[in-house]
Amino acid sequence: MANLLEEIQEGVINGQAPRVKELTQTALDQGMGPQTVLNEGLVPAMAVVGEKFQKGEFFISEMMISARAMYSGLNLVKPLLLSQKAESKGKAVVATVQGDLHDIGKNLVCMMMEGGGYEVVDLGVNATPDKFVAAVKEHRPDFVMMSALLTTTMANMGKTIQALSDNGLRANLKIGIGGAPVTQRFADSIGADFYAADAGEAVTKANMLISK
Ligand code: B1M
Repeated sequence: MANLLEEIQEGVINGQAPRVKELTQTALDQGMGPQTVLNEGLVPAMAVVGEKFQKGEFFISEMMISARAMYSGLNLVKPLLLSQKAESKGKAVVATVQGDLHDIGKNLVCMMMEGGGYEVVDLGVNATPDKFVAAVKEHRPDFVMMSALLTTTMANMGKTIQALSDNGLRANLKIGIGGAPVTQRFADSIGADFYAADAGEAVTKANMLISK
């Protein structure tokens, strides 16, 4: 079983979408849990891809091909995570912030929140503060969750919180942030209600806050 997870990782790193799809299906057929496939196979592979990019061993094209391979496995895991869904506990507006096109982590947050029993409004990537404001006015969510993968786009999380405050929408909202460069300290500095290191923690923290 451990070998299968290593092979999934290798498949993602090497950008082999059909192989990752096949290996993911085999792992699930053999009874491996969808969370294990996700957290020990698909997700860690992307960290290796990032290291390779940083060292100049991978270019953007390779990062994109790896992302596509990751999605070929993720698409098989997704319905299984969602089937554990319970009745709606609350609503979350989720997006990757302005200037940022990374969507894998954001999609995992959407998936885990849905699987955890929340209604999710996914605004996609490159979401401007105005887009968040409009979505909060329209959907009246309990949570706003923002993702940023670039140090240059993290500042747009603070700008979004400011825009929500300026529009009188901050008081009834719980705002959570995450993404590779984001930290608890940064969350505190911009006045977010919580930081989550991964999508599972986003659900745990949402559960803690919704019951308060
Ligand atoms: Co880009 N990229 N990328 N990239 N990319 C990174 C982020 C980078 C760290 C790579 C590196 O240099 N090592 C680097 C950023 C450096 C920095 O700012 N410090 C980088 C760069 C530089 C860039 C470009 C600028 C490259 C260029 O054009 N020169 C460019 C920017 C484009 C843009 O956004 N404007 C770019 C482009 C791309 C691709 C399009 C090729 C592709 C994205 C494809 C896609 O998303 N569909 C891509 C990829 C794949 C990566 C890496 C390799 C992988 C990201 C990923 O999907 N990780 C990444 C390296 C890395 O992160 N180590 C890298 C897996 C994912 C599951 O993790 O998103 O962190 P993550 O989500 C986690 C947690 O962070 C958390 O939950 C998830 C796990 O459960 N989480 C949340 C995320 N959001 C949350 C929100 C929450 C809570 C938790 O709310 C409450």
